[in-house]
Amino acid sequence: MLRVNILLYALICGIFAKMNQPKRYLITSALPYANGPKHIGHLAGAYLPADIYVRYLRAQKRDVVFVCGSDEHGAAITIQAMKEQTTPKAIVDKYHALLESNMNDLGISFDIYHRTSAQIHHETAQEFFTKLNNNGDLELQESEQYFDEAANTFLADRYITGTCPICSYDKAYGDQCEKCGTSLSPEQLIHPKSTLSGNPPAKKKTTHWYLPLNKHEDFLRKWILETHQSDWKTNVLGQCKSWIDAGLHPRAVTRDLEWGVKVPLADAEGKVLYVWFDAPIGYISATKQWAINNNKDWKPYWEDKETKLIHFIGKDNIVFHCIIFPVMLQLHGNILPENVPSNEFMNLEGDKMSTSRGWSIEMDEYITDFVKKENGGDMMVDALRYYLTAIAPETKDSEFTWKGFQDALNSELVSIFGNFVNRTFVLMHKLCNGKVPAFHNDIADDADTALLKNILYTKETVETNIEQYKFRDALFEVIDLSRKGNKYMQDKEPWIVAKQVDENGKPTAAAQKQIDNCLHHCLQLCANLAVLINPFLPLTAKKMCYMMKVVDKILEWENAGKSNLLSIGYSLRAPELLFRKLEDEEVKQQIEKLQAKSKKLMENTTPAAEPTVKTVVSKEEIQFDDFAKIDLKTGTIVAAEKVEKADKLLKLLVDLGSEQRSIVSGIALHFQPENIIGQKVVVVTNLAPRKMRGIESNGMILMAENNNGKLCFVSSDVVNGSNVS
Ligand code: B3M
Ligand code: ZN
Repeated sequence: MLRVNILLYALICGIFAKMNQPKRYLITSALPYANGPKHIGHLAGAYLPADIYVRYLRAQKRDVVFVCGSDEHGAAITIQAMKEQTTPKAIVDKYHALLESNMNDLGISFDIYHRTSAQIHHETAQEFFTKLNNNGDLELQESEQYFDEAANTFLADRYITGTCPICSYDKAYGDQCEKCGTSLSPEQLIHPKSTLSGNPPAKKKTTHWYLPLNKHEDFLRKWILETHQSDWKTNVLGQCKSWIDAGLHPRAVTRDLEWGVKVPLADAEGKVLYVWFDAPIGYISATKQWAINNNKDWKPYWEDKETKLIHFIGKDNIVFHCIIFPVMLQLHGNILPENVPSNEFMNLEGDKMSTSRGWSIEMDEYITDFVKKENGGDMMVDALRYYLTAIAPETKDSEFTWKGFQDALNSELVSIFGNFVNRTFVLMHKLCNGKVPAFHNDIADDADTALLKNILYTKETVETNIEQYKFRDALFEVIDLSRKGNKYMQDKEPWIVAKQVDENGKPTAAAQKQIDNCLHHCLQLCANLAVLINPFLPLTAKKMCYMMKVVDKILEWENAGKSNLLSIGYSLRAPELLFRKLEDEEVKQQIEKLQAKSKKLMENTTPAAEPTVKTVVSKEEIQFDDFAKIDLKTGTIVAAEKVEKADKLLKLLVDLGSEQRSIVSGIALHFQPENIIGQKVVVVTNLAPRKMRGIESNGMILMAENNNGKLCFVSSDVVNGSNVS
């Protein structure tokens, strides 16, 4: 009776769920720049979660297209070309191929991995621009930009270097100093020079097309902060809110560059679309190319309101996907994303992951070391997918450690999931002739009923979690179900029951019935586990199908929760190892390799193209005595004003209790001067005075940056002049 009720309940839920289902799904993952290899933090941020979601939808037989591709424009590409002394085209060809094959090797199942250098993309982006421009949705504005006269070209911020006004590092970039982490504008650099000619840049007037975001504030506020208040993640809503609250400004959507999508107008010689204008349109052109390849119509995916569009991204891309691109889509007449599940960052062994500093595990490296190296590399693909999902930075930054990976693999995948499946198969071969035993209803007990109930419960919680983008929780439920399987088997002890033998040494009929029931259920549970684990660990699910001698069709989601997936009497293969342990030696080797790689890179390189905020490791070690020389005190900001012609600098007057100090600080992009009066900060009080923009600065203020990039003040209950220790 209970069983009938459960099934009925599942059926009703299923009908309701279907009624609310969107007609089709378009799932996107952020287009990685084809300027170098990408690390496993990227994988965990935008690709793996999307892949899990898509595999789940496919298992539900829903209409879904999963698009991605290489982002092949922008300074990221041209700077890499300069570094490798080759052409942008050679760079994108090389890294596009690498990224495509890496993603494929790690089981990311895009329906298309496209590229923005493709002709169809250029045409699509140009058409998009033209439509907005013809509709009067763009504005022309003249401004002064840095120009290299010798090279006869305007300079992107990254192409200007100079001395950092904050830490005096002499190779700071026009947008950021990689030594002290301060974000800068080219105007702030002392002795700026062009990286192309080495000459100081001149200023030159130029005209660009702007997207007037300020005109769309009301739309964004309503759409994001009202409509999606309850279904978007808080980290995403938080960032959107602070952008909108700070006031939106027109944003240039063109650049004076050679490399990129040409502005499709007669009078726009030498101008291309800004990379962040063309890149998200890459999702559309990829869909078009997919439709051509598969003889389908792309339009409903971007124009029909019954399509659910979801962008999977990392947190550094939120503003582009939640503010700028939606405005573009709205103006162009496309559907808007239903959700933008963005992840925070994944750190590595106590530090920020960074390819340029060598503190990273590149996807390609992992593939070489674990996947392509040995027989059974498949299991290491799923092992990585497992750990990255288990520690996914869904709500806050998380951390990959090799020890953590080892623990997760050895004590969860191997000891719980793998162990359950293996024991079931071994015992079934030993005690049931390698065939699925019958289930004898007359001796069914509460433990049997509870197990079936747990399978159904797991199916539902996995569904709920996946649909809310909570992939870690969903995965834990599946592992927990295998844990329950182990417990069920442990309680039933079929190997002990088998000792009740008759005169021939065979288990008695009564004993055999008990053994049959236990292994029947354990096998049905294995089949269910294959269905449930499939979105997360597809290669494992496939291997389980092979062991059960069933076709992949069994992995369809509607099969989850069924207690008759394997037919009675059906003979199954011998068990195969699903996972292997990670040895201490491997952990040690990987940590040493990471340290060596990072050391080598930090020795040999000038700071590289990838911006990094965490710069501590790039400074030389100091002794305690050096540190003890620094006098740190707390103080209150009593006055603040902008410094003329320096976007990022504020002149502050700070009350230290015994005196008031004038300090110039690079925090103007973070705060309006009037909003920080009365706030407390930590001050380095014995730093030698120095001039910035002609103003003497008598000290330096220190602030911590939170996860959203916001700077934090000291708590207000600290008295001015307190020592900081
Ligand atoms: N290529 C930035 C990044 O890799 C950019 C994403 C584009 S998504 C349209 O973080
Ligand atoms: Zn600096």
